[in-house]
Amino acid sequence: MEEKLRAVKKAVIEGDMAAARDGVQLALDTGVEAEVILQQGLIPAMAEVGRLFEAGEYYVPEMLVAARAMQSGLALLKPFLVRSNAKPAGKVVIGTVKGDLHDIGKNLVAMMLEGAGFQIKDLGSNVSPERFIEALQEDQVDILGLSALLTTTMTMMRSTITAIEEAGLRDRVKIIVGGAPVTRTYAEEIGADGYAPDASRAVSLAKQLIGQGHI
Ligand code: B1M
Repeated sequence: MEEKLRAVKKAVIEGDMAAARDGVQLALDTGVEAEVILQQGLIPAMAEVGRLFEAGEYYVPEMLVAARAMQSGLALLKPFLVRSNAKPAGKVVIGTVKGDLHDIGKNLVAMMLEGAGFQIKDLGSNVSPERFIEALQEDQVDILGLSALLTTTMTMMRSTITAIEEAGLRDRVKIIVGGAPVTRTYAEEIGADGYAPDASRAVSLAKQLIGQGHI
């Protein structure tokens, strides 16, 4: 199993989309669980890509092809990650905040929430406060999820929450935040209802906030 996971990780780090897809498929075919492929293959690969970028060995194009390779592997895992018998849990609107193009973590959170029975409206990345407000006005939404991966864009979470308050919608929705630079302290400071460090904890948080579980 370890050899297969190593192959998946290597393919993503090298940005080899076909090898990433084939590696994930082979791991699935030989009985490796989707969650294991994700946690021990794909996610560590992105962490290594980040390290290489920081070390000046990788540049944006390398990060981009690695992200594409990761996404092609993730697409194969999706049916397994969202497979669920859970009864409808509530409605979630999710997006990465304005100025931020990172969407892999947000996609994972959306997938896991879907697997837990939540109905998802994914607004994508680089989402303006106005667009989030529009989505809250269109539907009865239980939870709004904001993701940010950059220290420069996490401040947009505060602007988004302030805009929601000013639109008179703050009491109608629970807001959860996450993404690599975000912390629990920051979440409290900006008036979010909760913070989750990863996708599975985002699910327990969301359930807890709508009264269907415990953290
Ligand atoms: Co960018 N990038 N990037 N990048 N990139 C990081 C984030 C960085 C840490 C790399 C580094 O320096 N080590 C760094 C940020 C530094 C900082 O601000 N502190 C960085 C930078 C600097 C940049 C640019 C500015 C580079 C440049 O242009 N000079 C640029 C910015 C573009 C922009 O957004 N405006 C940029 C661009 C890109 C690409 C477009 C090339 C690509 C993104 C492609 C895409 O997403 N479609 C990219 C990538 C791939 C990365 C790294 C390598 C990987 C991110 C990732 O997908 N991780 C990243 C390095 C790293 O993270 N170590 C990096 C895997 C993913 C599963 O994890 O997203 O953390 P993550 O999500 C987790 C949790 O955070 C949490 O759950 C997820 C699953 O467990 N979570 C939530 C996330 N959202 C949540 C929401 C929740 C709850 C939990 O509730 C709603």
